[in-house]
Amino acid sequence: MSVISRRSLLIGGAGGLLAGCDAIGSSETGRDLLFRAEAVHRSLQRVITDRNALAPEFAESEMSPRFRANGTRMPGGDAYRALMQGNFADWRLRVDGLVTRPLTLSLADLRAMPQRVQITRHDCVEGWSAIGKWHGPRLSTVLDRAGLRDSARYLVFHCADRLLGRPYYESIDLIDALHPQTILALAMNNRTLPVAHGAPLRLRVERQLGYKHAKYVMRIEAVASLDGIHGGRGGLWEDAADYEWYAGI
Ligand SMILES: Nc1nc2c(c(=O)[nH]1)N[C@H]1C(S)=C(S)[C@@H](COP(=O)(O)O)O[C@H]1N2
Ligand SMILES: [Mo]
Repeated sequence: MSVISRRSLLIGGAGGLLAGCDAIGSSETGRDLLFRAEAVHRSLQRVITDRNALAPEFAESEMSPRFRANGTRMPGGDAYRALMQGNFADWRLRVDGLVTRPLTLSLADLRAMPQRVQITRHDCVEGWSAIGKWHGPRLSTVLDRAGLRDSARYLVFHCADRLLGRPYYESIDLIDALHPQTILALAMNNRTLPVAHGAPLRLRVERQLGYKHAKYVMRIEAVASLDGIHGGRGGLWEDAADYEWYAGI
């Protein structure tokens, strides 16, 4: 996908443009800022403001009694089976690419980080939604530890499973990566993450549609461009079925 079309998607996906504009315009300093800034800068500012908004969070009483599993429910292959049979004691998350300190993290390392708990709604493009509770460290905590290089623009999540004959992968930009509700979930609904939902670790990127929430994450790679990574469009569904890379809601 070209930079232009990705940018127009980004702008198209920013729902509250006018609301953001009104909020800035209502204060004196805000008005000065608006008139001084260039048009390009202004529209970018609005998009960023909107993209940092929080996804709705829900009460325990609103949690769905059933949360279906979609796509891969059990990765194939000997390597994943061996890890699963060992209760993921030998599983390690690699964090590499454009970072100053590449990391190899165990589940214990991830559990020792400050944890966030959030009850959110998952929306799958196949036409179902479910409200569930997710627990895990913020992705930003892990990225702070790894130290993103200035050239890093995207994070690629490499998964253990294959779907449609291809390795599952997804990617997000740094706005989503650093968003406070973007977490690496180790648990769901007060239990260790089940295999069907991505054990031992899956991404929750709450402002995005379901397919961006990579399950079975094995490696997080910081990159400057998505070109040359698998089909080059930033994710398995983007490569295989023309899904939009930017799936913000
Ligand atoms: N690795 C991997 N991640 C994945 C998928 C998958 O098949 N493999 N399916 C995606 C889709 S389309 C959705 S809707 C959600 C489903 O998450 P769930 O199984 O926890 O409901 O995971 C997403 N992440
Ligand atoms: Mo989905």
